[in-house]
Amino acid sequence: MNGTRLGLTREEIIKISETIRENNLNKQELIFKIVIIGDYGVGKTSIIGRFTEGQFSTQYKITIGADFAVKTLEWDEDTRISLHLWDIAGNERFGSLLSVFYRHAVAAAIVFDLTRPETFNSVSKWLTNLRKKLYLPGGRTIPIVILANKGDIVTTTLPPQIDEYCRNNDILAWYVTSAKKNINIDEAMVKLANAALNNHFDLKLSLATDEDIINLTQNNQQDQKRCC
Ligand SMILES: Nc1nc2c(ncn2[C@@H]2O[C@H](COP(=O)(O)OP(=O)(O)O)[C@@H](O)[C@H]2O)c(=O)[nH]1
Ligand SMILES: [Mg+2]
Repeated sequence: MNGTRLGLTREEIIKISETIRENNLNKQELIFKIVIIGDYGVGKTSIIGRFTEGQFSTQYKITIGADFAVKTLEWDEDTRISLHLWDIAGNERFGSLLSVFYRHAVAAAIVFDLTRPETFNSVSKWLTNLRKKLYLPGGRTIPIVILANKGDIVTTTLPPQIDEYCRNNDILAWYVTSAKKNINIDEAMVKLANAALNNHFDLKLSLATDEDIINLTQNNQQDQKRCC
């Protein structure tokens, strides 16, 4: 029967349909925009492809403009998180498109290539640019991870100052990753999703408080109107 049941009774149809509906109603679905930045050729597109599709291709696919791919995580019983991973072409760097690209992102990964030390030097340029253009309400900065990619290539060496750099620049975490061998990519994305979720709840709390204050003011004004 290939998993398809024919001839469901009316009651069965109602029960299954209700279960689906209740499931969707009870799930809180959140969408987080995450930007993946870094120099040309460091592996941004490959990392996104690996995370969202579980695939790696050696074909050099040039990213044109900006693009995004989605991965949905069943976070817990009540929460489903859709991660929208945004990819930009390396040659767009620091152009006017970047501000638009960063818009409403809640987390970021800055990628460099372990086989090309100059791409680690660019990390601070990307970080400065990002922090200048993107912050959360209340001035809070978004969570950022650094990915030292192509860790599967054995001849690479990690920049010795990376630990200190992350500590001094308020970087959430850094990982040696490989899009090719699927190393540490899920871990890094889950770390970002977790930090974005905490910010989301904190922010929701503070927004709720703001709304309460506005409502209170509006109610007072209405009361005044009514009484005068
Ligand atoms: N060995 C290895 N090659 C990689 C890895 N990630 C990407 N590449 C290769 O590096 C090149 C650039 O990757 P791409 O994802 O297009 O970089 P982007 O310009 O930052 O989007 C491609 O040839 C990829 O196959 C990795 O983890 N290991
Ligand atoms: Mg690309």
